[in-house]
Amino acid sequence: MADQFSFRLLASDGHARRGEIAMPRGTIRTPAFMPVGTGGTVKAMYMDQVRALGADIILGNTYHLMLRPGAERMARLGGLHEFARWPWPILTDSGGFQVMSLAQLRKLTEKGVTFKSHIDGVVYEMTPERSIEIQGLLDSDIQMQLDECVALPAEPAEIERAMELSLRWAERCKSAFGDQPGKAMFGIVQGGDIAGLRVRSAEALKAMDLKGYAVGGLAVGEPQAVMLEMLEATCPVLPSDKPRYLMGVGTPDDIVKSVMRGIDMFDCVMPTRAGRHGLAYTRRGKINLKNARHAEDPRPLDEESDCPAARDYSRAYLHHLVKSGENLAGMLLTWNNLFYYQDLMRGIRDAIEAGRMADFAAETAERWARGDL
Ligand code: PRF
Repeated sequence: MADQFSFRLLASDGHARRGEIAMPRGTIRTPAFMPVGTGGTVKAMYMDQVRALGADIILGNTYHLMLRPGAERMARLGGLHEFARWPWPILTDSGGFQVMSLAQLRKLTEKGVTFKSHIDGVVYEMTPERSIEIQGLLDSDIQMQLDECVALPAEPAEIERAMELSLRWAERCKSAFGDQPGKAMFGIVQGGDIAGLRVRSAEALKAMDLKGYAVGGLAVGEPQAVMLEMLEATCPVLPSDKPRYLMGVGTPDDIVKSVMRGIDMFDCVMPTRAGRHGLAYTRRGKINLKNARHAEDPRPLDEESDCPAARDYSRAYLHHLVKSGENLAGMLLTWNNLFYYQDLMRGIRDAIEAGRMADFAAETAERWARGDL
């Protein structure tokens, strides 16, 4: 196993890249989808199952874990990998984004952000240094800088202020992280929907010579076309020999189109959250199992799938489980959805290697559009 963090490009097709991140806890095949394990669990899934689906890495959240069970307690318990029984790589988000979307009474200054826990109202201070300290206590393999993500639409001056603050916080996170050969700290490009700001942010981060770069501040209210435009402005500025991670994205269609613009890593709650809300992702598009039209449908979600959840249970049964509020509904649909996402990533990686990414994108989109009814 690799004793140092490294990224290797294996093939490319247009702007799409097939690569490999090697690190002590395992190798990540890219383009990669990271299932979201916010509070030390990929909701409704066993870790063995997540692994068997082909996930090389999962995501954890600094914000949730610092509140409960607490970072110092986690360290005493041997770190997040041991605690959650996931011995492979873990990437942790830094907390800034979750503070902004979940915490109450936030106050942002140059130093950091103070906020009240959404769980019990206790006041915390999060600084770039504390975020990196917590991610270290969790023993996270890929740590994210603390940043400020602005929801769109927003005023240009506000977007620029948050982007500049995020750059200063990137410097502080880099210093706090120091030199840890087996791990990585990624910077996060901000700049909202303004291409010029995105370019400035990416150039400044590139100059810091970080081990990887994320694109943040997208999928926050803007149309997909704007997100793709921002990727077209940003990716060419980022160094080609470092991984690129698009945070919190997205739908299968977002992922395919972002890969074609040079993105290597993704995370999103969509497959897990949608699964717990009765929604199934399949090769032939989305199926809402709440809908009464499935009540007597004996067909499985996808009879050709290699996933038991997709192949072995009737839509009528899944509809019944969803309507009855049974835990098994969320378990089967999450399993189906994460299988679908990992299968999509496998398809993408194979297509890039074969030099047929554009054809693959057209074929998958055609199948989603055709549906199955
Ligand atoms: N910053 C951080 N985490 C994030 C985002 C961001 O901008 C997003 C935006 N899509 C999701 N998760 N730190």
